Amino acid sequence: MAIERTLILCKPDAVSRGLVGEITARIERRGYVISAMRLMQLDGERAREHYAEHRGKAFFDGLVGFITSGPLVAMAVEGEGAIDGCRQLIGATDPLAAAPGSIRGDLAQTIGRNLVHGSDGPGSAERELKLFFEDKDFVSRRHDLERWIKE
Ligand code: 3AN
Repeated sequence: MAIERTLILCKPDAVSRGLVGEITARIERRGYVISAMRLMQLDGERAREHYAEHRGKAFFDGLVGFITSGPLVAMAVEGEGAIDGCRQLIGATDPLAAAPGSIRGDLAQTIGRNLVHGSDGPGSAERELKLFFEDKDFVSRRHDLERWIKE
């Protein structure tokens, strides 16, 4: 296992429901650290790029419309095995299948308003992080992370 960096989005439903703090707290309590963070409004072009793997699917236009419908919070999250760890914290795509205790299992009802995005692998994490952050946006949290991993 290695220190990984993943992209987490608190989607517009999370921002509008005031759940950014709750979601961020769950990520931090697990011991993952935030190394970049921004509140922003996503434009259609970047949204289509972010969800490129879903292009052509019936829900694609709705997905792009929703993710651009209001502000979102983008975060770079780091930790040992953070990509799968965050997916576990977030829970299954459909909130009805998401385990209680996960973000979606506790806080969401439908697949179209499932609050959070988390990269699903090292390749997508790298690609997606580049859509939201530049190199200069990251701060080093190595020291903070070592406390969680070594103590
Ligand atoms: P996840 O976000 O769990 O990685 P993906 O990547 O399969 O799930 O899907 C991306 C997003 O597309 C989901 N978060 C959800 O908002 C939306 N989505 C996926 N499948 C459906 C579906 N069958 N109907 C409506 N929206 C969907």
